[in-house]
Order: sequence, then C-alpha cells, then structure tokens
Amino acid sequence: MNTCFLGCAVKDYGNVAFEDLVEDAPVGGVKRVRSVGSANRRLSEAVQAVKKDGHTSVMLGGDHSLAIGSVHGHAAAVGDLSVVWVDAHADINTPLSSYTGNIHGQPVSYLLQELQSKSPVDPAENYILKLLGVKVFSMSEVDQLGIAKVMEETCDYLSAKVKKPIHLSYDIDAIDPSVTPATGTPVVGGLTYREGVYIAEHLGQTGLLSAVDMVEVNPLRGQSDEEVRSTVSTAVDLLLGCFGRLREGNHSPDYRLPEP
Ligand code: EXY
Ligand code: MN
Ligand code: MN
Ligand code: MN
Repeated sequence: MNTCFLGCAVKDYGNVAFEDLVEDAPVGGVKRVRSVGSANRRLSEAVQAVKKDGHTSVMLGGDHSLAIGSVHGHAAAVGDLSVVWVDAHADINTPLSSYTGNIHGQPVSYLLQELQSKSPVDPAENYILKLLGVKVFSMSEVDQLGIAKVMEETCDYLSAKVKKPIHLSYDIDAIDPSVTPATGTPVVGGLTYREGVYIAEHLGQTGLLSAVDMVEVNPLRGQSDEEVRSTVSTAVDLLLGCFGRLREGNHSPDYRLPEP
C-alpha cells in the first residue's frame, strides 16, 4: 500500500489477465463477444475483491465495454448504485440496434435491467434514453446551463430519494479531441478540460464516489508524443480531481508564513 500526495492510500491490484481467444466469430453482427464476455467476468471479480477490501475502485481502460464488468462487480459487492456516464456517446445501443457491432457502443444496454426484455426491438439510442427516462445532459445543455448547474442538477437527481454509492464511468472521448486526441472515437465539440475536471471534482466532493472507470485512453491512436501526453495527463488530472486534488492547491489550514 502506498500513500499518494493527496493522502489517499493506493493499492495496485495489478493488470487483469484477459484470455486471448483466437476463435471469436461475430454473433449476430456483434464483434468479439466471447473475449469481451470473458474479460468482463474477470474484471467483475477483480472489482468485487477491491470493494470487499473496503477501497474505492479505479479501473483504467481500455475499451468502454469494460464498464460492463466494472459496474457489475461494483453492484455485486455494494448493492444499489448511481451510475454517472460521462461520454461523447450514449453507449446504449443494443446488439440489434448497433450499426457497428462494437460492444463499446453497447455497455449501458447490458447494464439496464429494463432492456433485458426490450433490447431486441429498440432501434436507436435516443429512443431508448427517452423510453427509460434516463437523465441526460447534452453538450447543448452544458453550454446553456454551464457545467456547475449541470452537476448540481445531476447530484440533486441522484440523491433525490436515497444517497447511493456513485459509479463514475468516464470516457476520455467526452473531452474535446483538441485536448484528448489519443482515443478511438473522438467527437469534435466535447467538454473543455476545465468542464471535464469540474465534473470529477464535483463528484469527488460528494463523498459518495465508490468506483471510477477511466476508459478509451489509447496511446496507439495519438499522432504524436504530444497528443499522447496531453490525453494521458488529462486522464490523470480527471482522476486526481475525483480524489480530492483542488486546482487552487490543497493547502493546510495551519500554514503560517515563515518567520523572518
Ligand atoms: N454509437 C456508435 C456505436 O455504437 O458503434 C459509436 C460508439 C462509440 C463508443 C465509444 C467508446 O465511447
Ligand atoms: Mn473502444
Ligand atoms: Mn464510451
Ligand atoms: Mn465515447
């Protein structure tokens, strides 16, 4: 166990060893079903072990399909959860509504109980979000309300009935690609660095953050060392925001100027 400069005890549970399945033909157009399923089973077990040891789980990805196992393991260990999904995409396609067959565009649909029976008939993500009444803030609403109001409304919504542990699934592609270009499906017009950090800080300050995914950071997609550096250092700053780093500095209230 190490202690980071924020005073958090940090334990590295190591890399989850994934099976390398050579035979993994598409199933109904969905790609890499067995590999993703097997990886998520192992990840779920790893997250359950972290939570049973009493820690906040931090999962560094990797493809956003890993949120299936991360959220599953978190819920298996602690019960009812709030999930905050920060993303340029909705990731709520079902196996039948997906045009690409990529599971990173589908994890939310696997996690929602309501879709277990409806998934074969719902054609599009927007339709599903409306059907289920999922609380969503688009970039237009971020522009209109400002990120502070968006986070206030998010937390009011999550805590309206009962305060549950929060699972933050943070896709780095939610941040504008001018800041975080080293990712697989960048979308122009995303969150600024400051909006992205504000989300992390605000959720960290609720005291309810119980698991964090930081996903879709992909150094292989960077066009230069600088693109990789900018993407990775932003991901680190988002995680530090979750765990209490303040941009004004974490100053001791006991600080006194040195005597001359
Ligand atoms: N909606 C598209 C699909 O389902 O393939 C694109 C999804 C991109 C998902 C990225 C990781 O957040
Ligand atoms: Mn991906
Ligand atoms: Mn995603
Ligand atoms: Mn995304």
